[in-house]
Amino acid sequence: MRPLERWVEEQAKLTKPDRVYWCDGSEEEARRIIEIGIKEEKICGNPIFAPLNGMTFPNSFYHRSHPTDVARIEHLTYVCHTDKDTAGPNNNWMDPEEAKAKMTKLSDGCMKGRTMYVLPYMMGHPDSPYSKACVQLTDISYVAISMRIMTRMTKKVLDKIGNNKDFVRGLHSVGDFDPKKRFIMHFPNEHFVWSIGSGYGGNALLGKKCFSLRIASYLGQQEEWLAEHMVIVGAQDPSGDTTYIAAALPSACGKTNLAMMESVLPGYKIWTVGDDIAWMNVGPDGRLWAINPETGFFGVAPGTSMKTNPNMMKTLTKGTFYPTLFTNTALDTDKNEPWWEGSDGAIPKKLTDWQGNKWDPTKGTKAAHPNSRFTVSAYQCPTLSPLFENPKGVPISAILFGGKRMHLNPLIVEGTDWQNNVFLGARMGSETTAAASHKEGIVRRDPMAMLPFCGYNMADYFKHWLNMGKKLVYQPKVFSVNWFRINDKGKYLWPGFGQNARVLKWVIDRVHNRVPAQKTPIGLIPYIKDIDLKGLNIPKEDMEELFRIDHDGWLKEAGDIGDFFKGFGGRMPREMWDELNRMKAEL
Ligand code: SAT
Ligand code: MN
Repeated sequence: MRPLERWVEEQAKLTKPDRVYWCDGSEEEARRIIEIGIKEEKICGNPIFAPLNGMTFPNSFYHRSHPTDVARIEHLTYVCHTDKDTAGPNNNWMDPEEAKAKMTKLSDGCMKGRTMYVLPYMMGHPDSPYSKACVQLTDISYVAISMRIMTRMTKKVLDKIGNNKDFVRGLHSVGDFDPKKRFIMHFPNEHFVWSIGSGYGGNALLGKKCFSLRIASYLGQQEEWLAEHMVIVGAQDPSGDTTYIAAALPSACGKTNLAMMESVLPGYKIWTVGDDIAWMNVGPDGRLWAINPETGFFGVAPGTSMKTNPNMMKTLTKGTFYPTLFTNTALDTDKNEPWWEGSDGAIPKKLTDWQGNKWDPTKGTKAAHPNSRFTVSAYQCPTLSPLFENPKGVPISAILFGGKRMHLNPLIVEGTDWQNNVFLGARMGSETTAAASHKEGIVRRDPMAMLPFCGYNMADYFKHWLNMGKKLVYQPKVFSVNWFRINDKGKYLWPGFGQNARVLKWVIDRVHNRVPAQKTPIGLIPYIKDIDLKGLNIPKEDMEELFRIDHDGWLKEAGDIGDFFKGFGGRMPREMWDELNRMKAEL
């Protein structure tokens, strides 16, 4: 028996499913699994899938999760390195043996009465030198179908793995959804993720955050590449040239909107390569090459509309043989269509809320869960980049680090050199969102939007970023962005969405050295005249406010950044302290 088969057999012995089913990733199989989700499997008495209106949302299905299972659970997510310091203060840590003992106990018989689906999948194109062959086990159709949308699921992966022992492994069970028995455990040295008690995307689709970020970031450190929480886009300018940009933003801060933005500037077009994860390697030519290891979008539904993201609305309603899933949105009861706050048009007369109750507009509750999501194939996206399937990926000329900050951070700031670039990412903070189960709207440090996803000590991660700069013959330019600054009346100063093309244009102009920039203590900022504001009615004072450097506010921020750095003790690279001290001195 080959190592993979032996491993599957051992897991079945522990979890005791009624059946073991090896998926081949075919269309016919997906249909069959959806049927099972409609007719047989249940959560709290609800079917796993309910078909939606096929005229308006072809091949689409509604899924209602367990009511406690709606977001990532950072406090139950552990990175089990052999020693605590490798995990760092940015991760919960448990000794690997202790973690396995705990999970073995929780997993004993956890799949009884259910089917174990064996999912062979690739992260990245099978022909890519940067892709990885993986296998996940799960006991719920929702995860099997989601993985088929989000990854390249194919039987060929089994041949790729062959007799190899160190394929990427994931063991997932929803258990009985008991939040007290919910854990997401990572074993980076074994390329293994073990997750129980949750069916939610980031906790259960183990190829996504668990492998492609937490474990891959650690692999990247050892193998000299980067696994990042980034969008990848191609920005085509009127000359026909395309500049590839990667952008890190925390969860639920508009990455998906940025990834398929409809530019307001004539002659500019955005091509979508990815909306969540970038694997970036130094190519033989000394440039930074990025691939999106995924093939789908797991995006936040509320706020998505023809106004904010027309290309996503087209993606969601295109209808191909790939199914589309809507999880914890509301339902337009009469039309049998998914609905969420911020949808186009009037609020339907009759709505069923995300928990299955008749929605009462007078109660002030949300009909859709704020973290309700769609899962949809990237192949349905009208702006999908022609290089999406390029095994080498795309060459990155600019990297953006963003956050959600109502105050302080200017619309855009450019780093001055590689060390300063890394500091630009390291100093990021962002307001928390509904994507994880904690209080919303609190500023926390979130370097490179990787705080919840960096699978090892973040001090070592900063060092790794510094080293990567030395390996690059052609370094991308690096910027920090913030679309979310407000005025003293609480109104957003910048319109965002398609208007962000104006900011990207400046990025492209800087990449090609077409415009100068002005030096400030926090980095380089644009001359306002170099930002194309044609057709946008924005008061001059607002533009000035968007770039105002609040010295007192930044000194306080420097204190917070310093406190965060101190948490890493002597492991924090000297260069980051030098950058912070220089910024303070200049302020
Ligand atoms: O659930 S995910 O972690 O994949 C989405 C997100 O929080 O970014
Ligand atoms: Mn994300």
